[in-house]
Amino acid sequence: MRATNQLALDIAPEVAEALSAGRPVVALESTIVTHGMPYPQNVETARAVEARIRAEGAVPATIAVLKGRIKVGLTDEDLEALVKDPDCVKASGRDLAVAMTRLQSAGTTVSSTMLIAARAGIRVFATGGIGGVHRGAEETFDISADLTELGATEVAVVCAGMKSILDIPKTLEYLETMRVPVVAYGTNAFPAFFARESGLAADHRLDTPQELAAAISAHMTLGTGTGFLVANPVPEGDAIPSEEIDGVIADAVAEAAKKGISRKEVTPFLLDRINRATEGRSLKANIALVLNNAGLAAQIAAAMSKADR
Ligand code: PSU
Repeated sequence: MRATNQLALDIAPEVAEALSAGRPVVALESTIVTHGMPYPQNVETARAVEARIRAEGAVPATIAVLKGRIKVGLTDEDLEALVKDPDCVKASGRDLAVAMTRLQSAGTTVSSTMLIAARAGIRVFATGGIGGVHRGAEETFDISADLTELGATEVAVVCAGMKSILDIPKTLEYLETMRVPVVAYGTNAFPAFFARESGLAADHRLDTPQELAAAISAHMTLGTGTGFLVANPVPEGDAIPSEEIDGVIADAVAEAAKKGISRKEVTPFLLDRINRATEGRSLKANIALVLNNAGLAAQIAAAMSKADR
């Protein structure tokens, strides 16, 4: 009988082999696929992101829950089954146990993906944007579990900052409180997802994947137990300036409040409204920045595995 304290992960053979040989592996989340982008761009992006990671010499490990089983590395059939499951839920770390018990399928958020990546021994994870402190959190207390996970789990997360659907200054304050290093790549500015700048500075700047890899390794050696956030600005040609996108975001936030959308429904609702209002331009930027983050994450993972040898 399996010991009750052992977590059963279905680790794809390619991922398991790479991990045991010390080759670079990059974890990927799946909420972006199940709740963050429309079909078929979600599936196309998931495949393109995996291809980008392979092109950089690393192995992609997309994480999701399929009929109650935690998967680390998805086959093409797994990916199709995930997006076609009408009962697929969005699972942050705290939702995993119930999804496993009820044999549900779930897209994993940054929080649950970090948790599972850490259990699988994966140190680097690429996503689009992280969740954060929502606007009006002083009333609603809506703070993404992504932030508490970053304060509790030793995985480096490469993102393009966060959307201004969130309160970015409060999110950065929260990350400071949670002892999470926030490092911008090649810039002093903390990026705001669609826009390359949020008007706020990141705490630190590093300019090469090798430096990022060294800093992440050093952070893990310190044993703080916390994550490490790499903020990689959207590529210049795909950025949407704040002046253009902020009005759209403000309208979406107002509509969510009017409709009484709350809790875990807020982020998917806002993403959908913004995609529609910009007629696909925001989606194009979203895809570009995820690919860009995947490439950087793979370079970091490769540098970390080289340094381990
Ligand atoms: N931000 C985006 N796109 C996304 C998400 C956030 O721009 O797809 C997803 C991520 O999976 C993130 C989750 O972890 O939403 C955060 O949800 P919440 O705010 O409910 O914690």
